[in-house]
Amino acid sequence: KSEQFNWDDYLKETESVAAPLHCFRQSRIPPKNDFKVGMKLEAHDPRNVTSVCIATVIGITGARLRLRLDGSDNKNDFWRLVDSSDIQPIGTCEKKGGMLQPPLGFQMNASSWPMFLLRTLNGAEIAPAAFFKKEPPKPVPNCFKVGMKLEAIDRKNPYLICPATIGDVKGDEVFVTFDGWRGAFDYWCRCDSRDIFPVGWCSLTGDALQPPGNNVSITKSSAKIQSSPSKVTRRSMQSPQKSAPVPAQRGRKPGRGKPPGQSAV
Ligand code: MLY
Repeated sequence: KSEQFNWDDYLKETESVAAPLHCFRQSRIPPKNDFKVGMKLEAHDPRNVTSVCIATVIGITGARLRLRLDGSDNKNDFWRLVDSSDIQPIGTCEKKGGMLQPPLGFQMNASSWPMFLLRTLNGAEIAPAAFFKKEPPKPVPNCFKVGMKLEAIDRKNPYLICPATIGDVKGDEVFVTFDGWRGAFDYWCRCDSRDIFPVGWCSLTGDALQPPGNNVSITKSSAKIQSSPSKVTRRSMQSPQKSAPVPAQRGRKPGRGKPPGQSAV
């Protein structure tokens, strides 16, 4: 966990407010993560969402699982909450009359898929159905406001959760801006995205919240509040040098990311 970063102090320093819990499609208390590394489950292929594939739990982080599709490479890992509707117990697909599919980029000849599947599941450690939690309901109107703070997944480095600010709101969407990173990692998402969390989420799940970047942002995305416009641009973000180690993947140029799914961490 990050020792230096403290939301209470940070909200004061930036004179901003945390987005209220009811804005998010997250449970008030993060779901318990009972999964173990090595367990298998069914997951929608993030690169081909109509396919349901076999995935293996490669890592556990807070309420999320690091997953790898069986038969795929190690460059396309993805992370899902234990209450994500993208994952389900093995057997669910068949019960619904569907067929398990090879992942996009299946490393063997397509004709070997049925046998591969058989071998993969034979003797596998199957994640128990009770480990899968129900996805929370969608928050109905978009109640985010520009300037509100939150924790958000860095989609270019999806194992990272970072302090962020709502930079814009349009219909059902919000613009998530990463504090101290000059826009390089910002993205639009639906207000019911599972990639955004209320302030305090990481401290509840035990995830390591990244410290803000150290680049001063002078855009409206940095915590604006009406009462003191003079303060808007003043504060730089907390320097990560003083606190937690530099975020992973140094040397990768921001903005030229490949699709999510880095193998680091
Ligand atoms: N060192 C990498 C990763 C930066 C991560 C930024 N996140 C936390 C918003 C880079 O600079 O590209």
